[in-house]
Amino acid sequence: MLLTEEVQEALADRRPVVALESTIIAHGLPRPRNLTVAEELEALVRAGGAVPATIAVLDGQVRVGLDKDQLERVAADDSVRKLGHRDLAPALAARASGATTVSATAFLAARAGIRVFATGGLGGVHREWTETHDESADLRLLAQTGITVVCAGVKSVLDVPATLQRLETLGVTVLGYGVDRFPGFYLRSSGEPVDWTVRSPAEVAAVMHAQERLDGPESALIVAQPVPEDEQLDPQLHDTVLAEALDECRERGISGQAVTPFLLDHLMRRTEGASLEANLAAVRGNARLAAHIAAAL
Ligand code: PSU
Ligand code: MN
Repeated sequence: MLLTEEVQEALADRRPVVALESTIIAHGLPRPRNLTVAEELEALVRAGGAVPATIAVLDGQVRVGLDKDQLERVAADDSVRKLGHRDLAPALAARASGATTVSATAFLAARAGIRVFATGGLGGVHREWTETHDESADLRLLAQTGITVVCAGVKSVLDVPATLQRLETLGVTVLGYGVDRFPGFYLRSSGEPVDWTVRSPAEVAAVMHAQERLDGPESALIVAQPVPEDEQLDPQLHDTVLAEALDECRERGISGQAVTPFLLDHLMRRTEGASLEANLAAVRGNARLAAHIAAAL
């Protein structure tokens, strides 16, 4: 595992560090905007008083913190694969390059000693679960990794109530940030309730300290912050376009790792970019909040 000097020094001095995932850059956003966004997220983390550590695998090396050229490679190189946690070992052995999903990023960040991680929407239980058994590896990894993940809920293309049930079963703590409804990624609310609400970075830090006193912590803490009201996707447009996307995904027989990027891309095209703007607004807010949480620790 190779840490940039900046990340290494910050961790050694116990200064705030925020991990960022790279799958959203390589496979979740259109080019060339993805590179601008990757740079913007790092800048937002810095503005919030923390050191950003975007995580990826390049030529078989785990990188915690990327320089400008490396970030560009992740954003523009077609050979950059999508790596979940289980893909890390074969990617390292084959000296391959790949962007890390939430599961791989959370795992690597925790191993590096980073305690806060920001992303857009988590993976989870897919709507066709009874037929496809498609459940993101994000959930199991979060169940066994002690890291705080700031997100806008789980991607709304998923079965949100089923995902929340799985998180409960797996023992993953979920906090609503300023809300008592679980956020809906592109939407402010998924309509589902959350049991616990926090209202400041200090309150999140207090929960993290309590976790430490209890168990170590052995599982993740999810801080779910909704996209600002005026930047959410129109809920009606969301529902219509998503129904189409799910139909098309089924008709075309898309499966496995390709499902999530396909749905996100379909929504972006059919909403003429509105879903992208909502996605970006959510991720930006999460990068900022993650920095403030890391600083509050
Ligand atoms: N959040 C976003 N865009 C994304 C993702 C999250 O705003 O593209 C990525 C994350 O890397 C997450 C992955 O881990 O989608 C889930 O993919 P799957 O459903 O194949 O596990
Ligand atoms: Mn999947």
